[in-house]
Amino acid sequence: MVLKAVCVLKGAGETTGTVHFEQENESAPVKVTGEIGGLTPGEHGFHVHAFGDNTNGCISAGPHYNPFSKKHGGPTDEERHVGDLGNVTAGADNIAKIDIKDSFIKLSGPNSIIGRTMVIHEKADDLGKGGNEESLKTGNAGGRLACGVIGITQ
Ligand SMILES: [Cu+2]
Ligand SMILES: [Zn+2]
Repeated sequence: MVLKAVCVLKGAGETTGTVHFEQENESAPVKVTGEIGGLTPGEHGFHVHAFGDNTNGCISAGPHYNPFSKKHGGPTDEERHVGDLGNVTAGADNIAKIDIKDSFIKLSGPNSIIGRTMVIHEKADDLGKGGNEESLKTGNAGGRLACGVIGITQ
C-alpha cells in the first residue's frame, strides 16, 4: 500500500510552502517533493522536528526528531537524526524546489514522522561539520522561518 502525507509550511514572515511525502511500501525510501517560497537565495536547513505542536509557533516543535539518540548530521551520514534532511536551495526567484529520497524517515510504524513538524530554517545546515557543539545538535541552521505539521493525505 502506498503511504502518503502532506505538510503546509507557514511562519511569521513571507516564507510558505507545501511538501509531499510518498512511500511505495513500508520498507521503501520516502520521496519528498514540493516547493518553498519566500526564501533568500542559497541553502536553508530542512528538518523533521520532534513534536506536532505549533502552539507557540515553530519553536514548540522542539528539537530535531531523534528517536535513536544520535548526533546531528547530514542526510547521507550514518550518524544523523532521523529528521536530518539536510538543506534545500532557493534560487534567484526565492523558491526552493524539493526533490529528496530518504531512507531514515518513515510514514508508518513506531517512528513515523506523521504528526511531527517540518521546519525550514533561516540559514544553511552545516551537517554536523561546523566544529562546535551546536553543530552536532542543530547544524547551526538558525531561526525557524516556517513550519507545519505532517498529516495524512489521500
Ligand atoms: Cu530544523
Ligand atoms: Zn539534526
